[in-house]
Amino acid sequence: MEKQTMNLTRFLIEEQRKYPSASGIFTELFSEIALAAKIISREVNKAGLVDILGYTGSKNVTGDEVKKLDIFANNTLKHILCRGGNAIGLASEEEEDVVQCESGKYLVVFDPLDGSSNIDVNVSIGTIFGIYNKMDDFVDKKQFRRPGRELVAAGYIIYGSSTMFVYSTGTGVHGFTLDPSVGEFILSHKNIRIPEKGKIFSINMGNYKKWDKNLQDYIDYITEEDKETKRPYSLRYIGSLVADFHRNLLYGGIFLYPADKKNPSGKLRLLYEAQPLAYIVEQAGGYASDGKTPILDKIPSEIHERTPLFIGSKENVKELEKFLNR
Ligand code: AHM
Ligand code: MG
Repeated sequence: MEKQTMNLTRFLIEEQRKYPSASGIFTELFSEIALAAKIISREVNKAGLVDILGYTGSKNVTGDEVKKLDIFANNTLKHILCRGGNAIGLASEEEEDVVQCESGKYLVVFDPLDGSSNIDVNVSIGTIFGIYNKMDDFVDKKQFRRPGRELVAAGYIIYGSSTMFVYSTGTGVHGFTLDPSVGEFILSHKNIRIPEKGKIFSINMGNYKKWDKNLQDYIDYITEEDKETKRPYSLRYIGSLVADFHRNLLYGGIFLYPADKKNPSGKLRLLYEAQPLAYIVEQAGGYASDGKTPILDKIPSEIHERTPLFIGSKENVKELEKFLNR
């Protein structure tokens, strides 16, 4: 019974007692994100009924235009966070500019629904978020020009075979699974540690011809047979960052989204995709790099900046860095 009743809020309150630096407002902010996650999860689970119920782009029963799921997720987070009184400002993948809210101590960055190409085919998608202390009540882009090391918390929600909320406030990484029957996130993965080294690599192999020679050499190396170093590694790629990251966090391995001839800075976004996940992976004992620099040391010059991303088990990412910096 004890196990079934340790929900996210209770866990946060107990953590707060252990670490008094985590304020009560912080717990409130997390409850707001969890509420948004439950609402998004409900809508994601209905996505398959779009044609039957006449969703996207059509009108719902009250005559409102029904938005695409990624816009819906963005609006849900924006409204809940901005009305909560804890977030003074937001930066989102779905907002061109920063969002100014009325009051609060924190800045929240997020990708409301990542993996959009997987929404319509019943494949896992996710929400990613990061939290900073505000620097000023006036929220402009400059406030987001700071290294990921300044994050005070980060997390993600994966909408998969079940919905999971994974987060860190700097004291380890913890995972909660949504029990839909009671509508609560219940502690299911306490103190997640990523294996030092894993056997999984995740990358879009279709781009192989567009990569640098050093990266091609690395991929050739890890797909060669060698019993002693447990090669070849296994390829697993979903095409949803949160889902690929989550699997590798639990099993060990490396996720790669490199720069290539077409995208010189890669595809993924530094502020609200790479840095929150880098924060989580470091808290779990792993590592994230752009090939040269730790992701958490990078400073976004603009909110939608892209970065190459190599993230996962420490030994795997270090091994890759050696190839890239030859
Ligand atoms: P999105 O923001 O359009 O959803 O794109 C981000 C997604 C990530 O979830 C995933 O890691 C990547 O795009 C996959 O890209 P690709 O299809 O080029 O392999
Ligand atoms: Mg995205």
